[in-house]
Amino acid sequence: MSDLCLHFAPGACSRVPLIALETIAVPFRVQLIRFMKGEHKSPQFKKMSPSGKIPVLVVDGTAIPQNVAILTWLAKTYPEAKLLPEARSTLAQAQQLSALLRFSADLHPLVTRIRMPHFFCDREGAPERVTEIAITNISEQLQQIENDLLNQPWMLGDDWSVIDAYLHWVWFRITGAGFDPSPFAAITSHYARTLEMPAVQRAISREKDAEAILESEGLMPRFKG
Ligand SMILES: N[C@@H](CCC(=O)N[C@@H](CS)C(=O)NCC(=O)O)C(=O)O
Repeated sequence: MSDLCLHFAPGACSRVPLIALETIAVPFRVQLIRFMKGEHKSPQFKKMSPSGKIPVLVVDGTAIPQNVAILTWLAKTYPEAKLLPEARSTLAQAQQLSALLRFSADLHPLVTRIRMPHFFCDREGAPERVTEIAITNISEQLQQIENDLLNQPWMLGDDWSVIDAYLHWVWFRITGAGFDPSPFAAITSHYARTLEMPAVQRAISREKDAEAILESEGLMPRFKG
């Protein structure tokens, strides 16, 4: 059995692999990263994650940074957990990768701009404008997802996959920052269904424990939402 350790922070996109690991139900450890202390920018951390970002999954001492890499590794290593449907052809594999990358490369940067617009403009810039543009762009993306979810319960069809965990995190993050959920009834219902899943509840409970630690140390980040 592999030794697994997920480097994470409460509320961050590490929730997606956290849900994946809780779904697999394999023993794993977590390592809380304290953003407010800059732990993610330390030379030691950057040896694991050159971009200085979480999540990182350390597997028997070898680090895997980047959500898509972690999630595809977990899906292939623990196929019985059905994190992704079996991809029988290279074309099907490419499509799965593309669905995951849509979240990590297209949606996630918009989430970051909505929550932390000040990182994307200088002192003269207008963070409200960054947020506004990101909201317009993410709304277009979410409208397509909304239309899909009006016809099927989960992102890939009838069965839950880790891509649903990604949508859960995006929705949690943007609605937590004041994004208006009202035009997106199907996504709102999708989110409510994910909250009922025991693996999601266990992941959130781990985050709550980590939040308590950060609060006690005075290191809980205070962003919008
Ligand atoms: N492409 C990366 C992005 C990861 C990412 O942006 N993580 C955020 C937390 S949600 C982070 O560590 N931010 C710290 C920073 O950029 O300084 C992935 O998909 O894993």
